[in-house]
Amino acid sequence: MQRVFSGIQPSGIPTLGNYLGAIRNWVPMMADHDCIYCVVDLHAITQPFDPKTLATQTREMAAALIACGVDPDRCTLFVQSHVHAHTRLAWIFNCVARIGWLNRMTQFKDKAGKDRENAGAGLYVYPNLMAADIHAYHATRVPVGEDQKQHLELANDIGEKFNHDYGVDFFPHIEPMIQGVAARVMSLRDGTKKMSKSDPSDQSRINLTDDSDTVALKIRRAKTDAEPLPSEMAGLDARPEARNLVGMLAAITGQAPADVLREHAGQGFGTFKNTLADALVAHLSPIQSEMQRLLADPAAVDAALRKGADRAAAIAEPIVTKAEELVGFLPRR
Ligand code: AQP
Repeated sequence: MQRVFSGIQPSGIPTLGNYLGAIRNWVPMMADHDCIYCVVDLHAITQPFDPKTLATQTREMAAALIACGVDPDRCTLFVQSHVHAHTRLAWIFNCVARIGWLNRMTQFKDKAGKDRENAGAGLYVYPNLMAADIHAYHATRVPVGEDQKQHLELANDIGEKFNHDYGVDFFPHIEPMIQGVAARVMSLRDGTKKMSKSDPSDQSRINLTDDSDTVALKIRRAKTDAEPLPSEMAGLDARPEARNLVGMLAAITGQAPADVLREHAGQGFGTFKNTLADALVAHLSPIQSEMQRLLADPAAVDAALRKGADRAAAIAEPIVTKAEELVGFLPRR
């Protein structure tokens, strides 16, 4: 059975984008893969964050994953900072990865913005930590969006250089499991920007904790244009907001966007937005209630995470200890 690793940052309440683009795909994978799912709090502190809310957000993210169907009894679900193997291997990888490789990472350029000199060093070496997350488990499959493909190539470069430098065949090759571009959900305020849990505008996103009225209101207020829906996909080419709403209905109902258009061609956004809001509410409200039920007993969520961390550490400890031995560290006896 192939081992899958995937992570999500507790950098806010998970959004519809996180759900459609990542979390939803994690559930069926549990049937035929050994799945390791991680709330990556170490990654979350590479960007501005609030220490007062990080722990709560981490628990909320875990509850959201469980509410979406990620079953802690059928996978290994845990918090990254609870398993020290990640940072130990990340340090070794900081010394394996070349600065030239990191300089090519487009996500750093995007996230650091113009003031690159002032960006945290953690943001710069983020891909090395991500490589460690995966290699610490000898995972061979990683579900990623198109935007993360570059980081996976780097993880393979690091694994190969480690193997070469130490004359071993230790870290396996990682295969990306690329999720369709259709699953990319854009901001409700700007169809050219991806929906993000850390976007300053709450109106830009649907949070998995939004109640039915809030979901409906956000959809009604979503930016659109004045044209009715076209009958062909080509008619959406210069209309990113319209394309986003069509893509959202397609993703939530499991249809192809072209079929959504055929069904709703000629409709204005007043009617279409009502259909979309109803579909989203029907899909998300059971998740929202389950999340509330789980968060009413935070100790139970924490206990599930502790069990997950024990299981994760049992896999990662021997692998990372072996890597340290290959590097030549004196073992602690
Ligand atoms: N808008 C999106 N559409 C589809 N998939 C998305 N993902 C994120 N946004 C969308 C996918 O969610 C997974 C977890 O992402 P992450 O938390 O590790 O970081 P991210 O991609 O940076 O997500 P956010 O929501 O935009 O977080 P912030 O605001 O903290 O940067 C990934 O698989 C990602 O592809």
